[in-house]
Amino acid sequence: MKRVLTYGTFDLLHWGHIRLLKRAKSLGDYLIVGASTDEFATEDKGVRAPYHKFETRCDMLSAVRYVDLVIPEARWDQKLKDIQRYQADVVVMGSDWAGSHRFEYLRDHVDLVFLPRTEGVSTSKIRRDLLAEAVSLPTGQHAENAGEPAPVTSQMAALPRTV
Ligand code: C2G
Repeated sequence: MKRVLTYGTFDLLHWGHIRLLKRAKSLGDYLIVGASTDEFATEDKGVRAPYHKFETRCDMLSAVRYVDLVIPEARWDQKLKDIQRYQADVVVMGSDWAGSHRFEYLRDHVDLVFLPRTEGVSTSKIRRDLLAEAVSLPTGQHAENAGEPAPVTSQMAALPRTV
């Protein structure tokens, strides 16, 4: 049984995440995903608060058929303990982490694999696109009242509550 370990925030789960998880699983028999807690994401990784809370992101990851186990990622330095505790043989990340001191030190303990990132999609791009879409709706007034929510037009009211 070859065990694979990967980490991420996996917020607004998208095609890039799914492709990463599918390829990670193909490198072994059992895939463990360390999902960043909300605190770790905002305080340690310095990214904006995830749209979906930790529990929701874990539920969504658990529903992905390539994923066998979801664990919390709460600290940068938990990876060696995770490798020992879950007997990981391989650690896989997207190529944006290649060469990072956050991972390179793991080479002495596991096979460390960086997979090409999926171009054209990211959580922050989704957020930007949706915002651009929302503000481009034909109201026009709200731009002047920066900070005030745009008046709810019939189109916006038709938008699903959860995107
Ligand atoms: N990813 C990808 N293609 C994209 C977007 C993301 O292959 N278009 C990969 C990333 O490289 C990462 C994984 O999907 O391996 C999860 O991405 P994020 O949720 O953005 O997580 P990240 O901020 O990279 O967190 O300790 C490590 C961190 O938790 C990694």
